[in-house]
Parts: sequence; C-alpha cells; structure tokens
Amino acid sequence: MHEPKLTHLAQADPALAALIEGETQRQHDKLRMIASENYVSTAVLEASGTVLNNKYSEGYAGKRYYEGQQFIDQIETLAIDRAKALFGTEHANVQTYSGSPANLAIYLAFLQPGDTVMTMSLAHGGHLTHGSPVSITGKWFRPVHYGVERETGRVDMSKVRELALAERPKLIICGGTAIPRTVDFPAFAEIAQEVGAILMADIAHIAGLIAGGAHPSPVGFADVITTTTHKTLRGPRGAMIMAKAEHATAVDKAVFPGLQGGPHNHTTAGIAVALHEASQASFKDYAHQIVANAKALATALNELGFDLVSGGTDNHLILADLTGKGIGGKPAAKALDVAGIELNFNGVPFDTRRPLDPSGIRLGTAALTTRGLTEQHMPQVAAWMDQAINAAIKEDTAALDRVSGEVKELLQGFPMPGYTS
Ligand code: DSN
Repeated sequence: MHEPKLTHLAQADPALAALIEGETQRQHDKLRMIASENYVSTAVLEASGTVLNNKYSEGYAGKRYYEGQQFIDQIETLAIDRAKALFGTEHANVQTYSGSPANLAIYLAFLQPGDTVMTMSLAHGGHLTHGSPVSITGKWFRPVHYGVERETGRVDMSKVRELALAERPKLIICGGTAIPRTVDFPAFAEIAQEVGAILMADIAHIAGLIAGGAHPSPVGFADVITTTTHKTLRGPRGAMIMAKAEHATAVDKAVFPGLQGGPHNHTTAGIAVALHEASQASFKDYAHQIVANAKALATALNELGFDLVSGGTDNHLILADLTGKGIGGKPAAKALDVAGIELNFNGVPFDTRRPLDPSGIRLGTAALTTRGLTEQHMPQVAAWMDQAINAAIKEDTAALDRVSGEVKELLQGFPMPGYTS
C-alpha cells in the first residue's frame, strides 16, 4: 500500500486511489532499471503533496507579484541555499518545471534565434533539447553535433575541439541521457574558452553521483549547469539551474519572466528535502553503490555475451546493442517488462534501425540501489535479463512468468520507500 496512506483520496475518488495503489504495487514488485528513474523518500512524497500546491509566487524571494509569501520565500531560499552548498555553486535557480524547460532557459539566456549550439547528437546519447531537429532547440537555433567514435563508443575530445574551431558555437552543451562514460568537463571548458562559447553541463542523469562524490563535478568548469531533480539525485519531478555568479541575472530572467509563470512550490519543497537528504553521509554510500552495481552488472552482462556500448560503464548507466543476441531493443524491452525487469529500448550509436524500433536497450542501477541491492545481486539480475531475452526469442511466455516470479520474490526482502505491506 501507498505510504503516506491515501485515506482521503480513497473516499473522495476510489477509482483513482485504486490506480495509484496499483502503480505502487507495480513499482514494488518490479526490478526498475529505467536509467532516469528512482524511488523518492516518503519525506519527499510528503513535502510534494502539501498545501504548497495552493500558492502562487511569481517572481523571486523578496520580489514577488503576489502577496502572502512569508513561508514560500523561506522555502525557496532554503532549497537554493541547499543546492549551492551541496554542489558548491555560486548561484542556483530551483523554479524550472523540468529538464527541458531548464535547458530551454539557457538558450533564451545566452542565444539569439539562429545562433550555433554544439552538442552531443541525440543518436549518440544527447537529449532532444540538445538541438534535435524535432525540438524547438533544433528548429530555432543552428545545432552542430559531436558524437562517439565507432571503435571505442567514447567521445574523442580532439574532434570536439576541431568541430568547435570550425563552427564557432556560442553555446556548447556536454552531458546527455545515454552516456555510460565520464564526461570530461575540464576538456570541454578548455574548448569553450578557446572559442568564446558558454559551456553548459546537462547533469540530469548524474547529479546524484556528483553530489555523492561518485562522478567528477562540472562546478568551476561549466558556466551553467542544468539538472533534473528526480533521477540519481532522488528528488521530486523538477529541475534546477546552477551558474557562476556572473550569469545569475541572465538565468533568472530567462526562467521568469522569460519562460515560466509561478513556480511549483510543492515541488520546490520536495527538492529542498531531497537536497537535505543528499547532504547526508549515507547519500555518498548510495552514490558509490550505484556505480559499483552498474560496473558489476556490466561485467556480468559482458560474460553473458551482451555487447555494451564502450564496453562497460563509469556511472549508473549501461547501453547494450542487442544485434548479436538476434533481437531488437523494443521486443526485448517488452519481454523484460513481462519478466519483471523494467527498462527502455534505445538507439545505440551508428544504429541502422529506426528510433521507434532500435537495436539497443538502456538500463540504470539507481532505483535498485535505493531498494538496497548490491554487487552480489548483479550476476542474478544479468542472468534474468539473459533468460528473458532468450525466452522472448523463443516466445516462451512461461519462462518470462517464471523470471517475473523470481524477481518479485527477491524484492520482497528489499523495502521500497513510499510503500508499506
Ligand atoms: N526522459 C529522460 C531520460 O529518460 O533520460 C531525459 O529527459
């Protein structure tokens, strides 16, 4: 059952309460390995579901367009101070609704329509808002893309430099959504400085690892840093922008009034709680355990013949090309879901298949680490993945059901925040 209890909701809207309870049980019983997902704490759930939903507060603390900000100003300031302390940044804005608006705010703050932006291509691990042709960032700006090398699956920074010198972008973005290797922030900063570009680090996936000391930080290298708050950072669905002090005004003006109206104060409160949790010693253990789990899982998958992009991982994320297994990413992901293992189908660099039916799968270890699984469980997880994929090829639904039952049984021993039996 959901925790906190849905007592009032169950009375007011039993149909909806039943759906939420169903999702709660599903999250409890599945091995959740979507690389961008996690389980927030019960404290974050409580903070996100309060009367803060009732309040408008356009503007910033001390300069609002609505009255009655005696507590909202303090809540937002607390979140900002915690973000600055945790990441060691000079400025933080906690109002952006999610990652895409946060990224768009950076375009608004520093670019004019038609200006050149240099980013990791989506097909090699970037993000839609990094200048994809279907995104406003690709339609209204002029993107040029770097990517990974076919042989290594890694970015060659000398090629990034060559491209930057040839294209003279005004904005360079590093980071993305399917990058299993460490982002070289100092090298990106050097290139940005050489061509006079603003450097933005999109750390949405790795923010929790950075906060916990399990990935190098872009602070001191990137001019601006965007992140969602709900992935490895383990907060509510939201985002933050961090920046050098000299860019504070440009960033704040771009967020409000440039792109948004009133901030979602219930989310700000949840972010404040998550940042407090991330400042505890136990969060460092969690961050390092995520990486240890991902490395152990990559080793086990390699031993089972999985073809991992770049051969493995430095962070929470693994990208596997299933071509050699004789199955596409989409049918594999669907079969794995039936088997109780939730991940997403994903393109791999130089993919010859379509984005909706690509060659790969993407998985991450943040959520299962929150549940308490460790390296010792990873060979079993890899074995279940292999069994489910083989079962999918043979259309053996009984084998998928068997794996699902075994997954559920294992997870009984690992408590889920937000759930009580
Ligand atoms: N949708 C997120 C992810 O899954 O990585 C990125 O926006």
